[in-house]
Amino acid sequence: MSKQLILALSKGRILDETLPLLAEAGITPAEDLGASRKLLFDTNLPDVKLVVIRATDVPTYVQLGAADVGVAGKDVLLEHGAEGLYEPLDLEIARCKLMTAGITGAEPARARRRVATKFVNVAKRYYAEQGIQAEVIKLYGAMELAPLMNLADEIVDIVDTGNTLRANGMEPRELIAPISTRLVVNKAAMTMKHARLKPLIHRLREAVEGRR
Ligand code: PRT
Ligand code: MG
Repeated sequence: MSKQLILALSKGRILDETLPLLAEAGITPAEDLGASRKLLFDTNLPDVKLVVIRATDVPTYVQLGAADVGVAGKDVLLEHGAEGLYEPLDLEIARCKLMTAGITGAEPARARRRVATKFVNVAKRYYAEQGIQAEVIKLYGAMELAPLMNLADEIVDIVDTGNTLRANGMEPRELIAPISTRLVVNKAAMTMKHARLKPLIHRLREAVEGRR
């Protein structure tokens, strides 16, 4: 295992909130991440590199050791399973909630509830725990459309302000899990690169605590 550290960052909204935290921990990209089509970046530190990838791919990179460290939403980690990953730190950014939602005022009609979501594993687990029979339908986006189009009775999705739901005639129902962004670490790297990782995690923790 090389002594280089690879950090896998989720692109999109999490990235914008991750970079200031990394900067406080002493890591800055060597070039503007947004201005380039590159995916692998050098940093101010010769032994640290960044990859910027789809949020849903971050747990896979870290689990398989292609990256030592990752930054990903708890929603993504719950859906992935995140086996073989340590989760040493809550970065307390990109907070939201995983919830069920449905058309405002509508009662779930069918005995076997139809649920549309991109969080298929989370949804199956949740409804099973509740003792509710559910047929879970995988969608890749625009979950809010599914109940309006009679594709589903309910959705499982991320809710922040609730504005997206309201704009589509829907209401949040049950909270499945509060969500924030987490630091994850490959288990082998945590042992083999402990001397390098410990101060990084420590500085990130100080940055997070300094914001409370
Ligand atoms: O776009 P792509 O499919 O690649 O991925 P993505 O859409 O999941 O990425 P992105 O950049 O949107 O970031 C998603 C991550 O940010 C999630 O994994 C969460 O951990 C976190 N996060 C925090 C959110 C939100 N807040 C959020 N509000 N992710 C999505 N939303 C969306 C939600 O899906 C819904 O459409 O915002 C809408 C709800 O917001 P309100 O305020 O209208 O309730
Ligand atoms: Mg998006």
